[in-house]
Amino acid sequence: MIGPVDRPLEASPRQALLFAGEDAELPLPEGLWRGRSFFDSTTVAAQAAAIAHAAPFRQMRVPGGGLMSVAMTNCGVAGWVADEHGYRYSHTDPLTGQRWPALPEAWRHLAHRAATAAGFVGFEPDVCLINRYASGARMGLHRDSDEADLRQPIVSFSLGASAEFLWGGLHRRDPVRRVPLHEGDALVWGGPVRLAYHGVAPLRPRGGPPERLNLTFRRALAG
Ligand code: MD3
Ligand code: FE
Repeated sequence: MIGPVDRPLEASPRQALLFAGEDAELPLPEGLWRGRSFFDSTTVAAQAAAIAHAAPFRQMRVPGGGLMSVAMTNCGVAGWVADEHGYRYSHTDPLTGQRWPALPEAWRHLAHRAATAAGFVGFEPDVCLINRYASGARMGLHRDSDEADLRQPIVSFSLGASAEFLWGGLHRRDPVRRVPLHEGDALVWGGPVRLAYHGVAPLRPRGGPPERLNLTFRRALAG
């Protein structure tokens, strides 16, 4: 007989991995470094709550007129803010008129350690943007380009509910890949992929924590 032989379908090794479910693990896109269980999430969450006590989470308005679905606050010498006029780093919190809370020394160390592990020497973050995702909150594809020195990497820490990170590559039309991010994950990117497009798919908490926090450590001001 000519044609397909009658034998059971066999999964390729890659498919077998995918079908294994939770533990499915695709390689990270080139240029991203990830550390799992990189920090103590209970301690970092408590520190974030203390910061949010002084500088509350708020949904910022964007130039188009709408509100971001993600609620944000900052700590450090400046904070990333959006309003009807645009996006920038501000030395003070527009909500309180006060300086942002200090960047905890322990956070600075953790971010420096993550950058070092990823191969970036001498990362000295001066700001940390804290993003809070409730169910349904998302971040559309964008690039982080408001920082003064784009040679510096960015370090991010994930806490709470897992999320699908969207990796769009260097050009807006590049295909988008999904990378799961879990509590305790540290992600570092810089150099050739510093200006890559990225975002976060709408948060769908699945029985675990109802919200997600993401901390991004940056060098915002010229050093
Ligand atoms: C890879 N935050 O605050 S962090 C942002 O999860 C932001 O809240 C997302 O994008 C969040 O601007 C993603 C992980 C991340 C961020 C930026 C990247 C990974 C990146 C830029 C280039 C490559
Ligand atoms: Fe970003």
